[in-house]
Amino acid sequence: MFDRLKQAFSAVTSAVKEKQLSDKDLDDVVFNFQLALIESDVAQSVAEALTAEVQKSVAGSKVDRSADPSEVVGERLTTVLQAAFSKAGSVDLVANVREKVKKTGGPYVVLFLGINGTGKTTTVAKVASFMQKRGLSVAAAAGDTHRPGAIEQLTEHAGRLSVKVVSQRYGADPAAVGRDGVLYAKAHHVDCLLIDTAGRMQTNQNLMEEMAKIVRVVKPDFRVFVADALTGNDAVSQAELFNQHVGFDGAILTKADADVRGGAALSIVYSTGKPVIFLGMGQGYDDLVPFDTQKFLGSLLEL
Ligand SMILES: Nc1nc2c(ncn2[C@@H]2O[C@H](COP(=O)(O)OP(=O)(O)O)[C@@H](O)[C@H]2O)c(=O)[nH]1
Ligand SMILES: [Mg+2]
Repeated sequence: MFDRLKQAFSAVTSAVKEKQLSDKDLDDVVFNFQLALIESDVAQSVAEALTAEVQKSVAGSKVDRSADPSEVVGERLTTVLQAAFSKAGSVDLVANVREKVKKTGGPYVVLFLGINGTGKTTTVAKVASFMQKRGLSVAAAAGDTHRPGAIEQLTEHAGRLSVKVVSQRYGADPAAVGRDGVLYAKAHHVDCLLIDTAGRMQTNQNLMEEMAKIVRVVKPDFRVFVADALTGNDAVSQAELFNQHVGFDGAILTKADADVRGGAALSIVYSTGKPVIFLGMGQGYDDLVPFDTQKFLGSLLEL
């Protein structure tokens, strides 16, 4: 996983190390670095920002002849990425749920956002299982009232996990379904309510308005944006759009079990300032892994 992105970072540091840097060499190094980032699904704007950092540090290192330029570049990149990831912070959902339940009796409400096919419904089931394994009770609300079969799909997953699903008919207002879910969870002392939603296309203004309405009505404790890591750059523009129109508190990247280049995780954190909290690693309920920032950065930068 993330091998190509890792190569992009090590290529730039070793190129700087090996070459007597003429201006032409420098341009090549920088150009290749940017290309490698984009090939690894890093968003254009993020690739440009990182490239500018490399340029700055290489130019600076030429002044100080005693410094090893590759180390200077490596350190600079490490600092930039560490800063971006630490600004985004990290989230312990289970701890958040426990805290809210202790304070108010619960439920802690998590709203799932994202376009169709990214893995929202499957991820609702995985997060439910993750919570259950840590001793928390869970219910789900079938907020995708648009796509034929969506309610049944959630109900089937939930049935296997003995999770109650609150639902209405197709075409119902998803905000009302969410509200029903909260009422059910309160009445039955359920610790955590997970609200599934519809996707459609991210350019659909109605979808953004519908999601914003759910947020206004339900006031979720946590809005999670679900992105398909395989869609790379597209996942990043979706994240920016949802962040702008609805807002979210953290992201889950699904399908990270496939050949994923890592750029989506980097770009989402860098461009939205929100943390990645889990990686989806397969279709099973246990295929959900908390995102480990230090491990991710460590593998990219060989820390
Ligand atoms: N390989 C893999 N497939 C996944 C993962 N998450 C979801 N899927 C698959 O992606 C497809 C779409 O998932 P679904 O939950 O229906 O997406 P939704 O439209 O966003 O609700 C399904 O076939 C899932 O089994 C994952 O982490 N890895
Ligand atoms: Mg779905």
